[in-house]
Amino acid sequence: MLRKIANPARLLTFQRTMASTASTGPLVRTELDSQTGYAKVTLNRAPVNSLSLEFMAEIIKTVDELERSKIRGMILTSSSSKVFCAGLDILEMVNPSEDRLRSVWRNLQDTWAKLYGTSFPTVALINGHAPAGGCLLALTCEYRIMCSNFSIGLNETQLGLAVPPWLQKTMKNTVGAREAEIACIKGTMFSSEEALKIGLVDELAADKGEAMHKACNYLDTFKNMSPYARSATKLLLRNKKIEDMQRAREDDIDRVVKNVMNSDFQAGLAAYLQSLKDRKK
Ligand code: CO8
Repeated sequence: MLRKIANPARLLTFQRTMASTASTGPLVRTELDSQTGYAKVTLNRAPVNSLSLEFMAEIIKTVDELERSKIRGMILTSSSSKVFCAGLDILEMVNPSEDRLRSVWRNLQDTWAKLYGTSFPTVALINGHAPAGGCLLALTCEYRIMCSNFSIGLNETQLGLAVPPWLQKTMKNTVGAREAEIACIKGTMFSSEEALKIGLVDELAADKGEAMHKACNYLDTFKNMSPYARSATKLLLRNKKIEDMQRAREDDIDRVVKNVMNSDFQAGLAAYLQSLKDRKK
C-alpha cells in the first residue's frame, strides 16, 4: 500500500498571493505536511509550466519561504499530467528587448542557484516531459524520480542555444563527463528508461502516486540525521559551483544576449515554434 505524502488534516497550504493563471490558481502551490516537515511544491503555470520571468520569481520566493519555515524536505512536481516543465518560455526569446532578456536570464541563473543551494533535501518528481529548463529544474534537486513514458534532456542546441557552463557542469556531475558532453552537444532528449540507464534520473515510477511514495522514502533516509551535518555537507559540495556561476554571470548573460538577438537565431526560433504547432496537426 502506498503512503500518501500527507493526511489532508495535517496539510498546511500556503496560498501565496501571487499572480495566477486565469483558470488554475497560484503559479506555485506549496503544501506542507506538518508531521513529516516535507513540502510538496507544485509548478502550476498552464499549459506547460514554461518559465517566464514572473514564474521564476515565484519559484525563488517559494524556496526562500521554505528555507525560513525550516522544512525537512521538498518534493518538486507539476500540476500537469503531461509536462513537468517545458523550459524557458520560448516567447521570452522572440524578439525580446535586451533589458527583459537580461532579466530573464538573470532569473534563470538565480532559479538554478536557489534550488541547487537549498539547505533541505530536494527530490524532483518528474511527472511529465522535462526539456531544457525543465531538465535544469530536475538537475538542481538531489534526487530524481521520473514517471514512465516521458522525455527529459538539455535540448538547447536543437533550438540554436548554447548550454551555459554552469548547467553543463550540473549535467556532468549527474551523468559523468562523457555522457554529458555528448548529450549537451547533440541536445539529446532521453526517454524515462534511457534517462535511468545513464543516471540522469535515479528511479522510475509507474505513476505519480508511486513516485510520491518513492520521494518520501528518499526524504525519510534523513529522518534521524542531524540537519546541520547534512546541509553543511551538501553546501560544501555545491557552493563552489554556485559561486563560479555568480562570478561569471555577466559574461554568461552577454553571451546569451548575443546568441538570442542574432537574426539567424530568431529565424530558427520562428521555425521551431512553427514545428511545435505543426506537430499538433
Ligand atoms: N514556451 C512557451 N510555450 C510553450 C513551450 C515553451 N517552452 N513549450 C510548449 N509551449 C506551448 C505550445 O506552443 C502550445 O501552445 P499552443 O497551444 O498555443 O499551440 C502549448 O504550449 C502546448 O504545447 P504542446 O501542444 O506542444 O503540448 P504537448 O503536451 O504535446 O508537448 C512539450 C509538451 C513536450 C513540452 C512540447 O510542447 C515541447 O517540446 N515544447 C518545447 C520545449 C522546448 O524546446 N523548450 C526549450 C525552451 S529553451 C530553454 O529552456 C533554455 C533555457 C534552459 C537552460 C539554459 C540552456 C541554454
